[in-house]
Amino acid sequence: MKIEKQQIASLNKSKKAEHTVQLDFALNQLNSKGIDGHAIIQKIKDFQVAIPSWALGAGGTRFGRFSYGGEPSNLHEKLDDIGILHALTNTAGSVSLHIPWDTPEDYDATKQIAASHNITFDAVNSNTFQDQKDAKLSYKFGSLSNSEDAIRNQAIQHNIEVAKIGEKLGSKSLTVWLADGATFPGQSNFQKALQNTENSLKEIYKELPLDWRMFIEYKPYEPNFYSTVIQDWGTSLMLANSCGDRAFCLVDLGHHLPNTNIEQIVATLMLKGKLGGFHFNDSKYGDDDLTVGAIKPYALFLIFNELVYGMANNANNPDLAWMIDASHNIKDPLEDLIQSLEAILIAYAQALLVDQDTLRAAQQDHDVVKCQEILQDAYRTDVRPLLKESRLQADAAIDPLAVYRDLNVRENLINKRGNDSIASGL
Ligand SMILES: [Mn+2]
Repeated sequence: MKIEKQQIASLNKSKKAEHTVQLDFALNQLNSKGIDGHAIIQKIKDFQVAIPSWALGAGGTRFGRFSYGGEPSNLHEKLDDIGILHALTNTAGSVSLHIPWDTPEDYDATKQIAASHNITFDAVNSNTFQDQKDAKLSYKFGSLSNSEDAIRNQAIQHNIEVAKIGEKLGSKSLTVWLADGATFPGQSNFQKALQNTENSLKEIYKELPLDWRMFIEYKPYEPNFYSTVIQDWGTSLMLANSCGDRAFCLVDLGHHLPNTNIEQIVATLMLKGKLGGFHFNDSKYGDDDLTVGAIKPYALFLIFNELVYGMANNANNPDLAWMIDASHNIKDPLEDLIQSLEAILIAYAQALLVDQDTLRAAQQDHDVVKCQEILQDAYRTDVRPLLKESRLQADAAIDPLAVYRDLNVRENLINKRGNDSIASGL
């Protein structure tokens, strides 16, 4: 299914009058504060987030999985679904592939379909957290950290292979997330596991094309419950530093212990020029993989405040790879992703409103009350009319969720693909 621009334009018509009133109000409000709303609209329009190829079907938990119907059962259908998202939102302009779940069979056809939706290929993701059908050796007790040379080597070769696949599609980065760790005390030697991981990552790094980046993701626990080899940003930074200039840390919002100050981690990594990628999601307790902004929108805003500051002040930090990394257990994945994209852009736009000069001055004066006022004034501004205008200017939907429902997208997908199609992935 492909959504045509005319379909969106005709549904936009009924929203236009109301939108114009709201936009005028928002622009006037910003204008009175000396903020150019049109510049913010342009920045929102340019902001693109990669959709992971594993997030387009029903996720599930270890207790069960509930299907949606109409799920994409192959890579091309997944690209079609991202095309729907991109047509509606103008924000989902790339895909992050998971290998081997979404290894292309016909590269030209895959590239053609992606191009027809204006979708590019973002970071490719390796998988050494589960055994594949034809695997010779098992990752049950670790992959890049494993105490056995042959198992480590199999995992290294897999990562190199993933980069080669990504190269054929135009990707420029590899994301490595390891499930490696221990579930019981004494199970593994911490020092040897970390040393093995460092050596393995260096082997992979050495084989990456020179214009590629490697992102090292961290996570404190799960699937192992006693220790994880790359447990935190410090370990990730240490490993990235030992690999080289093109290795960076990747921050996944759900990969922190409760109440961790993620915005400070972002600031620290950007200061050192070592923040490479970002995975959006939200959580209440752990790596819950919930819709972005569903639980802690203010924390998301504070994180974006540091990202915006870092992008303006840390020229040594590369452009960031933005990706959603969530799982959809009880919502239609496409509706959930529309909500996530909206939440990301709202937080970004609000962070752009922060009066940086006045904030610096208030910090300098130790005027703590004023500092809070400045941040919360930005956070409490309704930026949704700016998002709507950015979409309207890009021929996307003023209200993506309403258009998605008005066009009966899910019903159409079910009619075409059936009620029992299953998407590979989480
Ligand atoms: Mn992630």
